[in-house]
Amino acid sequence: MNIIVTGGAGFISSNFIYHMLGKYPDYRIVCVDCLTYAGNFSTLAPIMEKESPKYHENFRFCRINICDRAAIYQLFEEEHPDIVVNFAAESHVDRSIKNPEVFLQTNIFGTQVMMDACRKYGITRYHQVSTDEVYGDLPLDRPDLFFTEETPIHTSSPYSASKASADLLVLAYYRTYDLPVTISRCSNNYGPYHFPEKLIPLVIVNALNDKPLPVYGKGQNVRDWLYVEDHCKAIDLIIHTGKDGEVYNIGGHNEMKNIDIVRIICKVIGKPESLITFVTDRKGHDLRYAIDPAKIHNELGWLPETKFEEGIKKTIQWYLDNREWWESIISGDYQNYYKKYENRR
Ligand code: NAD
Ligand code: TDX
Repeated sequence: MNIIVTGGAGFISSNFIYHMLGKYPDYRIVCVDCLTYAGNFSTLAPIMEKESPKYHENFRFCRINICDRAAIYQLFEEEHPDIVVNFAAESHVDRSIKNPEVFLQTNIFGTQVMMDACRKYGITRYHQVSTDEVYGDLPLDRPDLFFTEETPIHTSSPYSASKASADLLVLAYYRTYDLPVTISRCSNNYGPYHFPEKLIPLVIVNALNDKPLPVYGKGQNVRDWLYVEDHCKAIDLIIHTGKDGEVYNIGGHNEMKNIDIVRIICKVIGKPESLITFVTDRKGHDLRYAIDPAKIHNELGWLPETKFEEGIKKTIQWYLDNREWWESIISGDYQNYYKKYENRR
């Protein structure tokens, strides 16, 4: 099996690559990533270093932008992939509010390029990694409501609008061209290699540095948190056993208010809650996300395995053990890593 995984130097996709190489050592995994600010080559470098215990000979890294049609087609001619899993995206809501354009480029046009390549060269599965944010939000006072796969698309931010547009395009390619597609819509992930601009890693890193912990508005917004490894396992299941043309919601039934998350992190790390700083709210801030994962459970047998109390401790421990990884992001050095690596080889 030869799998192209896009966005592999980012958070979820790098975890997915480690998961797949560990579970299927005979698979070839080809990572496509153009290394935006969110891509960190040091995350993947150990897989390519012969002296590293994580070295894997069936892995290839290609620095390519998924919007670069010629380069993507060239790669398909070289690799003849069986499966494509498209994680590559601009993923941060706050950045989409400041500058939507690149979100439309990568998240919509990039998806089209990847699917066109799949049509042209033939694949057995194109999987689109999407988000619960395509459903918009739920009210805070209706805990009985959840997003199902039938919930109408109703987006709030330029980020979620771009992801929803891509989802519609994916379903159009299924209906029009019979492209064998699947889509997963997952809730908020947390775990190792999470870029410290998102709530959980930002709060961990700031707390470790005794810096203020910014909470938007009153911290009452609710997110449904899932440990990243559980998301990776769900995608693994979908690409192997999912049904063409289907959408699968993925979530941990683990709803928490932002302020409670921040308090838990302070407690586990042993820092005072006085670091918490309430700041101006996000524009159009979604109130509550809550996924109903019944379909993927009933049809494919997936269940989240990691309890939040366990997952958050593992995550904090990872940030304690891997200071170099996030300190190089804060200093900006991580962006030179690929250059150094290229020169060394
Ligand atoms: P991330 O921002 O950590 O990583 C994105 C990766 O994509 C980076 O390595 C970046 O360099 C790469 N990339 C960006 N534009 C590219 C382009 N044009 N060509 C090639 N590579 C490009 O993202 P993440 O949080 O790991 O999210 C991955 C996917 O999962 C996204 O599609 C996102 O919408 C979806 N998702 C994320 C979450 C979450 O909680 N983080 C939840 C549900 C769904
Ligand atoms: O400094 C902060 N303070 C704060 O209160 C940040 C960065 C966030 N927040 C709030 C906003 C949200 O209610 O915390 C919550 C989580 O924010 P993010 O970590 O930015 O995630 P969110 O906006 O929920 O989106 C995430 O989950 C769905 C991912 O970034 C998306 O890519 C994914 O699709």
